Amino acid sequence: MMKHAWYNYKHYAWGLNELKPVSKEGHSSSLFGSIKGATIVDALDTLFIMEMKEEFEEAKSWVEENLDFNVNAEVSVFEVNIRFVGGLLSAYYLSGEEIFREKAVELGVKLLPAFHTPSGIPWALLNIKSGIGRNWPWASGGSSILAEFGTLHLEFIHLSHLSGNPIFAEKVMNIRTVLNNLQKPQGLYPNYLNPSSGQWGQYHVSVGGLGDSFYEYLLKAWLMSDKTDLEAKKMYFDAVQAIETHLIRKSSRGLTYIAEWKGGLLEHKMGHLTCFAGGMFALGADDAPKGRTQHYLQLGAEIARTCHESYNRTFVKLGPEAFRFDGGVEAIATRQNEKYYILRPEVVETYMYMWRLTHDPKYRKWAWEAVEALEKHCRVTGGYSGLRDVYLRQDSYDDVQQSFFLAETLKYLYLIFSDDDLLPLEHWIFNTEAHLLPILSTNRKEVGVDE
Ligand code: DMJ
Repeated sequence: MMKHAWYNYKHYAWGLNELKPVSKEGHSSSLFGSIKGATIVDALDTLFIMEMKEEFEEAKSWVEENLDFNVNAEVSVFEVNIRFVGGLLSAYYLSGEEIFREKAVELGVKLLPAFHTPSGIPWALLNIKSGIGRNWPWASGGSSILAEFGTLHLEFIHLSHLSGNPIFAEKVMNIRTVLNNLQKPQGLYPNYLNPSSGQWGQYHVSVGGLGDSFYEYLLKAWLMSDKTDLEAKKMYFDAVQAIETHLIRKSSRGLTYIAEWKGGLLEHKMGHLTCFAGGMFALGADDAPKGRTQHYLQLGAEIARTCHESYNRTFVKLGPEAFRFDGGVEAIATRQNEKYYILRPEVVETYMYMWRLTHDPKYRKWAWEAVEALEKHCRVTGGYSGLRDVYLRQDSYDDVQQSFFLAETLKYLYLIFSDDDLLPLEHWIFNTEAHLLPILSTNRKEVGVDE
């Protein structure tokens, strides 16, 4: 599958960001401005892990010769961080090739002006030439987004570690300080925070889009620090407790789901993106407050089951972008604009963690169902395409091979069918784009719960 995705990208879209597998041409997304090569950088570590050595070398040569950050481009700080900085760091740690470290640090420096706001909460969008930032025009009251500014921590800690320059770590630690000084409604983190006033915007709370990887990065900051970052641990478990109280519900037929919270009212909808949380709960279970380890493993298993149901209840056996638990339906998309599947990884990501942590064979079975569905419904002669409607019997290709399909979906699937000693969870953290960062055992004194 990786070969099919890679060779078609190489053939039809080499050097561009993504591939249109039906039209057989390049696809450009505004997320990266005029930075090029998203699929190459996102795929580097997957190629390495899968021992596709020649392909890794050609990707490396492209990075050496063509990856250029001296462009007049407005980019999404979050997307560039998780895919490009994360992809380069991971390639560096796996291969030891200096070029990847250099490029990661060069890009990290370009992203620093995003933090020039009164509160230090970064802008969502940044022109990496002029250093001028702004927020998404649609975001509540000019706010920055929790899942965006909260998903820089792991990469920026590594940038400081690899460059010897503390500035990257200082920027992300200040985000924590701002968050810890704010009152949280019912202990929950709203998705919107205004970088000028340093105050929350609209009270919308979600473990899916707009919130998701903020929670993921709290847990992983704790794990990546070799369990020294007690502040991250406390923030994670406090947040999870509030989420359990206010967002997690069980349907009448026994499916556990994570709803969205809007100013105290629940919307009984769960996004595909939210499905990553099964793996997160299980990954954090070992360090849960006393007596709660089994509870969190169980919660992970229940979320995995619900997300599997969302796949199983479609025609193509791949899940919709969002599914509902109201009006008599359970785990089914009811709105036309929520029926698409864009090759996202979150469900197989949760299967990967559940497999590694429990070895229950059902996770391999479910992962194989996803492989078969991808082969049957998403594979086209020019690569892999997302689908516009997972309930339709006829093809509904969206004609995009997302770069995260190579970075995440195929990597997690590969790991589910590999031995546990390939990238053991005791040594490696996956960033939110499935790029690998080693656990750092040297920053023991950097963060304490009282500091
Ligand atoms: C990826 O870029 C990352 O997994 C991110 O956290 C969420 N969106 C996509 C995949 O769905």
